[in-house]
Amino acid sequence: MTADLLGRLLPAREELAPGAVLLRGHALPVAPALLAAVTAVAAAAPFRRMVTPGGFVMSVAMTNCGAAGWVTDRRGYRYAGTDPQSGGPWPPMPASFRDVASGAAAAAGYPGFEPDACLVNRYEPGARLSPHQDRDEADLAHPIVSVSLGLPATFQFGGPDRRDRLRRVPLAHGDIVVWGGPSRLAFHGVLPLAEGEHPATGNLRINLTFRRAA
Ligand code: MD3
Ligand code: FE
Repeated sequence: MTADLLGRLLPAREELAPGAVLLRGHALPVAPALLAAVTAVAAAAPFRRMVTPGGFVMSVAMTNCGAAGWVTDRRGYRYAGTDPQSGGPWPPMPASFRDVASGAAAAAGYPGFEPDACLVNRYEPGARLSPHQDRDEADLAHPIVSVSLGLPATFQFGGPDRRDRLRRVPLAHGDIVVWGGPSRLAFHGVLPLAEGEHPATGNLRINLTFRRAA
């Protein structure tokens, strides 16, 4: 058990919905190493705001590491083995990324998760992600692991139908959520990031989203 700011006891492992497990603070011990690795990844593959197929520039800036990276442009959403901006491969997935993702997946009941893609999302105040499903991966039997770093955000998640009611879940620095099984195709989004300062990231929120793309 851990305690929140008011000293209330919180379970370290909370089932948000069938198949979706919140591990509060699970990444805290490795957060400095993860953030140093984000800086190295972004030096090789800079954060950029991609364009949706509908022609909108996303408010969230993104980059990737691993064998495959998630990209969007006017042609659609897909995984690509190369960075369209450099023409070369994405930076390799740092060992610290791989380890935290497979460890969290195992703790959530998904042993043997070996991500081949990590989408790194960077939110500035006001940046948001409107509700969507993640369905560009080849095999939806694999879970998705997400690690929140820096400023807190309000995460929204619903059900497999866009009209399903959206629940709000606050996510803080060091929190990990593992989404699999019946939750894998749930609609989800992130409300506009509030202004703030975090000792580890300044005015930013960073989210690492680990997937098995191929
Ligand atoms: C629930 N990113 O990159 S990660 C995304 O905080 C994305 O940056 C958000 O949604 C972020 O696609 C949320 C949490 C997440 C990821 C995949 C899911 C939640 C999910 C798949 C199914 C259900
Ligand atoms: Fe998503």
